[in-house]
Amino acid sequence: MSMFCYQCEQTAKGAGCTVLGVCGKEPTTAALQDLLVYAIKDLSRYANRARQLGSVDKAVNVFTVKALFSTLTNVDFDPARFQALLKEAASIKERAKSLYEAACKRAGKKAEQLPCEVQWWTNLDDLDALVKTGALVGVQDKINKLGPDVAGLQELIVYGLKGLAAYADHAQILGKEDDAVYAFIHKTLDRLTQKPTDIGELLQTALAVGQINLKAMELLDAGNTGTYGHPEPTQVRITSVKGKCIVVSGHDLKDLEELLKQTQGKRINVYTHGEMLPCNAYPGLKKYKHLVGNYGGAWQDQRNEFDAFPGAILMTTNCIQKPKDSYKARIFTSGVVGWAGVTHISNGDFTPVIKAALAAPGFTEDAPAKSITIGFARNTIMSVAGKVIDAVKAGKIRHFFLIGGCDGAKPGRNYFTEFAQKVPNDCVILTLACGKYRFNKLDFGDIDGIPRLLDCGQCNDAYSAIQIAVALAGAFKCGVNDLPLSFVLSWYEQKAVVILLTLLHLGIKNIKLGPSLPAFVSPAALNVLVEKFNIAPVGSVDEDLTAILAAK
Ligand code: SF4
Ligand code: SF3
Repeated sequence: MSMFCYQCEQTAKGAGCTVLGVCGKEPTTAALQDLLVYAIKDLSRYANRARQLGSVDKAVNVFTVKALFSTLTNVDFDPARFQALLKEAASIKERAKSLYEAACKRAGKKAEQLPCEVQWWTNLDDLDALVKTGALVGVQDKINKLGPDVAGLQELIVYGLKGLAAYADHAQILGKEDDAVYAFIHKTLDRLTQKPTDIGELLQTALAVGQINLKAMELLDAGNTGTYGHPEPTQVRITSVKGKCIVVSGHDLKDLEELLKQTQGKRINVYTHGEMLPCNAYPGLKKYKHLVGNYGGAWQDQRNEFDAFPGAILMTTNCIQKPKDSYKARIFTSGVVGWAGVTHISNGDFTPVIKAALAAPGFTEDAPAKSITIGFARNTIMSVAGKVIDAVKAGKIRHFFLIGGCDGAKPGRNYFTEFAQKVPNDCVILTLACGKYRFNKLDFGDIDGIPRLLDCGQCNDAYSAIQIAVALAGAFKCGVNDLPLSFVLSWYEQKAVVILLTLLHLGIKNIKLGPSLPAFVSPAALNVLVEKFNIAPVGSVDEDLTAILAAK
């Protein structure tokens, strides 16, 4: 069985995974994901029409973002979970349809008939049949029908929506929602089921995804800081401590909090991993003394790191890789993450994780203490804004580089390490997301007490970095593009795609993007982006750095 997926940066040969995902996604799961996206588009037609008549349903909204998030790269690889999601999609579709029909009745309107080309809701109990149906709605088919320009831009929009859904889901879990976000997702997916349009309209829609994403990220920021306080500069231990242990990876602060509560007094040390590192800087999380530090690096190192970890592992959303047999029995998933054969915690009760930690040997001794400093989110930086501005005015800080985004396994990603290392000593590096592991353990020193490396947090905290840029522009009374600030971004999955769309929506120009450009953006679409935003692929570090510093 074949497949086609080109939604992430590591897609095979820079063109598309056709036999097996480089991420480990099997063709069966790929077909089920394609079918689920098709199903979400179908139910969005009803949700959109119902909303236009004033009827909104929370279950429809929440399901839409959870289901979309499930199809993001490195989130859910379990066919059984997708079958369950498709079953739920069928009942949610009926719910949205009834909502729409009832709203029509109230408004004295005739409900539109919305036929569906592929009857995705039949054979829901037959996994093989669902996989066959999924093969009818694949992306390759769309490229064949619409051509690479239109199909690629439609996919750009869908991938942007997946990233947006991830942020909306994280925010919703922390009690922050805005119907404008759900409304946009339903309206846009509905639009994608209709007659395809030209490159211009599609690009405009893609930028609109970026615009609404700013709202979703703002909600998430409010959820995180409202629940756990503002991150504050914090020294985080990055070496192990003697004792039983659990490592938590992914992005979900609430899962970590629950686990910390449930492990309190049990003599188990909890470590963050990957994108959970910034959790150590939140007052509401760092107050737990058994949150002892961070273990390991970015997501693509997990197979070796989890193998070597002598305790239990909790993988919240995202990125999971195929677990090795050596730790398959002691890794657990939560949220929308899934891997066939791995125990999933769906009710917030982490007893199985705790049992596995107690059964494992734990660290037998303390490793030599070593730490890094994190916690430079917007609140902290704004509080020293005056000092930063003075340093710029006095010529002590020449330039800011935002070097951030996703990490990944490709050798070309060394560009970002080399770039950070070559940034001149009178420049400051802002960073966020897991790409920072390429350089966050290096010593960059400081400029008059201002650290030269400022870690703003997770990819989920891109809102914070944007607010810092906007505040600097306000202080210097100029636009963000006129600041001595350059964006050097690494991307991997669809959260990075939507953040990029947000930056473009904000009019940010001259972004350097790497390690390679998205396969789904066709040359024609890329030309428009280059013309409008002067976005460019990363090149040689020396040339890029010289060109950036000469231009500002
Ligand atoms: Fe390939 Fe990326 Fe799709 Fe996985 S998510 S199948 S690696 S393009
Ligand atoms: Fe990383 Fe997956 Fe994107 Fe959150 S953990 S940035 S890749």
